[in-house]
Amino acid sequence: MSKLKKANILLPVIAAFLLWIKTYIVYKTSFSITIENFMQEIILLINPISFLLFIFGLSLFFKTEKGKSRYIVLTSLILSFILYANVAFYRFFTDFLTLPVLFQTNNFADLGDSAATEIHWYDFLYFLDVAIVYYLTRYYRKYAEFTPVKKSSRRAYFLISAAVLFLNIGLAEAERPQLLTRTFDREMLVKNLGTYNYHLYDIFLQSKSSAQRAMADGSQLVDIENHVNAKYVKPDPEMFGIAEDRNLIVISLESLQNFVINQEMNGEMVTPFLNELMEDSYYFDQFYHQTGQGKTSDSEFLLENSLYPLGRGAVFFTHSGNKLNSLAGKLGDKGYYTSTMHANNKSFWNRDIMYESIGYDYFYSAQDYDITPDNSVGWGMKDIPFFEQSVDLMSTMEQPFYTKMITLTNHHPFKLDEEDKFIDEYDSKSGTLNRYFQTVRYMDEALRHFFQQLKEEGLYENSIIVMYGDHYGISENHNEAMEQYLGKEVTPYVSAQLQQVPLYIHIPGVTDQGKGKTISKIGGQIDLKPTLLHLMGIHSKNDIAFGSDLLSPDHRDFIVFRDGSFITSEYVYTRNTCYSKETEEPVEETFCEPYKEKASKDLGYSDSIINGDLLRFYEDDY
Ligand code: GP9
Ligand code: MN
Repeated sequence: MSKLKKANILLPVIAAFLLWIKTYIVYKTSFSITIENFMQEIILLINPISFLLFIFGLSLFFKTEKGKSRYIVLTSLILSFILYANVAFYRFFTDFLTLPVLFQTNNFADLGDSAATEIHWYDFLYFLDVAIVYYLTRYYRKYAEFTPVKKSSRRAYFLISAAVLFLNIGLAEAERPQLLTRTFDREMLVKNLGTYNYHLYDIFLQSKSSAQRAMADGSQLVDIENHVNAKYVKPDPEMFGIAEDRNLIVISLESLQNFVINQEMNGEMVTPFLNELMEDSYYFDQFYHQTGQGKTSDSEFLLENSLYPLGRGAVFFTHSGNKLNSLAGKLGDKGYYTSTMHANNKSFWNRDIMYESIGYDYFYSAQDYDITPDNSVGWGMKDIPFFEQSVDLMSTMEQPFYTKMITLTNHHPFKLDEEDKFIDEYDSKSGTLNRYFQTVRYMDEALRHFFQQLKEEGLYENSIIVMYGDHYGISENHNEAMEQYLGKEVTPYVSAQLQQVPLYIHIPGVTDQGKGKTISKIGGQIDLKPTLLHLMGIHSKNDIAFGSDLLSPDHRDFIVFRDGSFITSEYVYTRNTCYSKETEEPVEETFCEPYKEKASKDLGYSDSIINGDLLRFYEDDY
């Protein structure tokens, strides 16, 4: 057999070609990337090429054939691994990886059950091309003739790869102006730049944010203060201080979305206790979570600081050393004993570190609970024993106290022991959604017990209990099943509305005995801190807060999601489309236009505070 010539250029091209085709297949089969027109499809198709040609092309600089082959196989393996990690991550989070998330290794260890359900035996197919490349390198070393690459061919090679890059960016820029300046939406980045270039860009962003802190100084605060001062609304004098000196118990309800509240599933109520409690509480039925990749921890961050979490990664990880001006800190200053209660590993979401910055007096974590195989399921301790043991702990706390409890059982993959199943599963094609109703029903039961125990321990009368859903539980991967349950199509408009989570403010002596009401103001987790401060009799005028008091008559109906989507009383802006709430149909973008700048200013200023650690320059002198 005569030896093949030019194998030098051929190998990297073949390796790039295989990975390119694979990447495109993965785009189409493993991610749900919305394609609106033919041009977007073309961009999607070509977007991996430039990077792959470049990275494999580096092999042309290798002096030995062995080194070159090794480099090609290793590169192919690493890139395939990155792609696969994105696939596994996407299955659960419907999102792409970012560098900070990747380094949350403490979490990955704990993800156990959840991760395992997202990894399948046939996933080895994602590495098929690596095997082919490996085989080829061996084959070529036997049969091909390696002549050193001429400088001119090398130059031509890289010129072509650069040309493809410019073509890609040019088309993307025409299709999506200001792509890189508005980076709220990772799908948009991946769709236009390709998954590999996206990761490079992510690395660039990460370095930028480290540099930002070093460069920041207090002068940036002036504009921010003006911006947030304009958002401040005066409290309702009737409500201000109504819970002063009482214990404040806040419960973060895992993955609880609003669509199950007061609803039936196959003839049975999903949340009987929470339905009853509506009559005895202020219940907000237009309240949204605003979390990003940091999920539960992002909701905690919103609650404590009235700042937005970050667009990439979990702020609990990336900025755990920041100076904060938290709800816990303010209650602490008022003489409260402050804590969080969560029967999980204390390092999950880097909580043990971040809680120091938030300023809780104590963190009741897994080590403070008696956790046994019997009282655990899925991620850990079941909610009923968690609440039971927590009330015991509470009765030993110095009063008044503020504690934030985080439930766990209603967490993906939504598993329960037989004895805890109070209703049947749903009957869609999504096991996740089917089980979700059952675990929500269990959590509801746990809450009923909890209220009962508070009463028995004499802790109820002198407390105020606030409960909110931390984030969605059912991702867009389950749209088909959701459509079956809701009986309507899950359009981007409906998806945005599904980000509603319940909020309950229950004040014994004030809202109980039927004196509660449903409040339909549009609000979000960003509003919790000012709302609670006012109820507890603490002024928030000089607070740097991006939310406002939900109980104030002046509260404005406007809420921004972490991805830049927003909700007003008339419109929903999501996926670059303006929807009318009345018709649930797209309308002229001009209707949403006036809010767009407000939304991006809000997110931008909040990001500057976090990235520059600006609160270190702020003196709160209320
Ligand atoms: C883990 C719990 C769940 O401690 O808060 O975290 P999540 O995955 O929902 O962010
Ligand atoms: Mn959660």
